[in-house]
Amino acid sequence: MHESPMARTSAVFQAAFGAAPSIVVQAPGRVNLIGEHTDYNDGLVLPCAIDYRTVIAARRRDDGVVRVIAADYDDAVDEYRLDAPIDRLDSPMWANYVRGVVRELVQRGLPMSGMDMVVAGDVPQGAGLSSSASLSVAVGMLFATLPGFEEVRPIDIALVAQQAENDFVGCKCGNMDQISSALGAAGHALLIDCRSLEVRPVPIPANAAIVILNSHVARGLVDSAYNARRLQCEEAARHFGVAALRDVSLELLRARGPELDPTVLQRARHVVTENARVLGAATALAAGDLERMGELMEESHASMRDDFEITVPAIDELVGIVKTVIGGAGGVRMTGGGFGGCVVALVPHALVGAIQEAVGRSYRAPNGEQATIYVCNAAAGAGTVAA
Ligand code: GAF
Repeated sequence: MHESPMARTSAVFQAAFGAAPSIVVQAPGRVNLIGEHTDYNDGLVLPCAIDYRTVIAARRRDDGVVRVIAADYDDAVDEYRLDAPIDRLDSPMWANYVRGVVRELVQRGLPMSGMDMVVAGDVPQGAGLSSSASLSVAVGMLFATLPGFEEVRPIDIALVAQQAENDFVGCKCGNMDQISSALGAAGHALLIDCRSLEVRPVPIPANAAIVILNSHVARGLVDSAYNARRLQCEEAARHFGVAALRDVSLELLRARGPELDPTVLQRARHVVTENARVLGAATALAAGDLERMGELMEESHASMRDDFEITVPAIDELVGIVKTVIGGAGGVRMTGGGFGGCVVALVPHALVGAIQEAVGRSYRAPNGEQATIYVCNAAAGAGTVAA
């Protein structure tokens, strides 16, 4: 488990199939700098792809069989035919992420081919860094190398991956994670308009380090709580008579928000104010203004804690420890769907050591674990790599 996913997939492929793979693709995980739970409200987000990824080593086969080996799960195998119904399994979930994308591509009438694949990755799982989206996007990217897929763009792969996750896997996620993985740009965050699908790369300032801190708080009840938030946002949008909360201005929120159930108003307030913060953050980031970025990240965290109610005490504590170290010199907030997972900090490089020291000294998860800290680079999106 210590070698890179590239080395692992190639070695397992060689051992299983007696040949080197002819295609290798990768798709990164992502960290969201700001813009949480705005994607499924047709809103704005500012994530970046990270240099942790899912890799698939593969070769075509002519008999219509898809055979998948999961190198991270004791080389477990899943096998099925393209010309027979592809059903969802009770487990393992990794197999469903692959099956969902394959089935979606078949249903869209694309010229599919059988495939031998070995999958491995180093995106921390269950941490809110989109390991599942990176797997789905990698599968799409792999089949997109086939003849007949020339018209399929990375954004299409992202939307196929999202659809598979919504309809096949059963998680009603938005499109941020898949778009980040498919369209990431090295050294840049992406300002994504989740309605128009316009994507604008925003450079990460040269003096800024992206630090991800895994709280090791298990993300309990994630799906039900996520779906409940989604329903509350839809209820609020109906109240305002708009297609999505994206269409609600701060003025409209102030004028007609008080008619809402107080909890639903809180949810709507988070989304409306978060969209405004994303725009401000994109401007601050482009100007290299880490102090302003820090203010917006602090407001975002408070909004997730108090209005959207998706943080947990250990995450708030971790954010507080980092904040004590960085003061106003950068930003820190919870990142991802919530209820545990990771915290992201965008800080001057010079502060990384002090953050590591303070977190190591002061933070313990409820189960006694220390936080794991990843200092990341903003990475390029999914694509083929030399086999
Ligand atoms: C999860 C979802 F998959 C995303 O679509 C997004 O809604 C995020 O939570 C919250 O911003 O990662």
